[in-house]
Amino acid sequence: MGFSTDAIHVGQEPDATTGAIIVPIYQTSTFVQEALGKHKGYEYARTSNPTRVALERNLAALERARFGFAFASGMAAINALMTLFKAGDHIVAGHNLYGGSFRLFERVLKDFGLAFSYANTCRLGEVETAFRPHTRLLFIETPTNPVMEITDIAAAAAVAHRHGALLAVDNTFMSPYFQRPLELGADMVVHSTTKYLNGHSDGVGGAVTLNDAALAERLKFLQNAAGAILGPFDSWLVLRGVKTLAVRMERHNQNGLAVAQFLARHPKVKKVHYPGLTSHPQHELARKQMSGFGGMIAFETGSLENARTVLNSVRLCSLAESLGGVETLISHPATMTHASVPAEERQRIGITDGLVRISVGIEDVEDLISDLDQALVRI
Ligand code: P1T
Repeated sequence: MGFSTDAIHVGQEPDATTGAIIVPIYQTSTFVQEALGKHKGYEYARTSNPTRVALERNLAALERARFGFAFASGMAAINALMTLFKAGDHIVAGHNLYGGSFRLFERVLKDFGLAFSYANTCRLGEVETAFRPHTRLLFIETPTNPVMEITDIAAAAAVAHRHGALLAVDNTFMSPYFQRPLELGADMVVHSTTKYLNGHSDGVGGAVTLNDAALAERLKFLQNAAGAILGPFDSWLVLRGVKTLAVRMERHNQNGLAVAQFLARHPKVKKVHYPGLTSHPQHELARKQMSGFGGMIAFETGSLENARTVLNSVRLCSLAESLGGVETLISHPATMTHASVPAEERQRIGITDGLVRISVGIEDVEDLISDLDQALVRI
């Protein structure tokens, strides 16, 4: 079936006992057994819950994956994925990641014996040289948060596989509507469902989707053993959000392009990072592996003072962390989402003090543009 049909129907057959068209919120911790060892497939809600299973089936279908697992947050999903590896294993990660991923790797997982190296994964030569004999995983975001760099997923998968490693892609910025890394050769896809998948800024969650049965079995074991599961109500919210993913993403994309074009023409804006602009250095690659460009934009105002002026002057756009909701959010990566990345490293990857990030929502785009314009002219 098509993407929108799957989004609305997979995992969401009418309820067997009542006919309810919407999957019920199974707000329960346990399931009563008829006799010892005789049950209906559910024993304890950390291990498995029907509302979460519905979501997991749905998200797997959207990523064209065989298996899906839902976690308490995007970070919980990434952490679970990393526990597939063990002390002594080496991981190559993209040099520009969500600050929280970098923080997890550097300040938590390193202490458990995982080794991390960072490479500009847009340059596959740099990726090649980062590999070591014990490299087990290449972990990338594409586009990256927040500077919107694009990595060639198929080529990155080929490099990882040549070295006997896996490729995991954080697909949060694109959602499976615009990009499906597994179809391009990646082994695992991770999401913060907090963002586009849920889409309404009212829940925190995460997911991993994959095709390999042995890896999936291990991940399911880890999900239960470590227990960072998505609760039934949050699972239900994401299920509801996903039904409109296709139409929301089309509008995010339309508004994103219009706002990016407005910013690119604006005399107070020095640079715009948006893969849908022909000026983006990887525009052609973006066109090849994504079917849209989404609603995430970063732009350079030139200084912290200028960024502050814009962020403090917007009225319709909300100054807040996060992204992917129906409402437009604006933020300052250097002091907010990427504050845990050392200043020197931030400078190197282009997260300057003057960089502002926008998650363009689905409001009327003229209203967004006039809000940004009245804020920019104050610079
Ligand atoms: O917030 P959480 O659901 O735990 O997801 C973490 C995460 C993972 N991957 C990417 C690409 C992300 O952007 C995030 C979270 N990002 C923000 C909160 C933000 O404002 O960028």
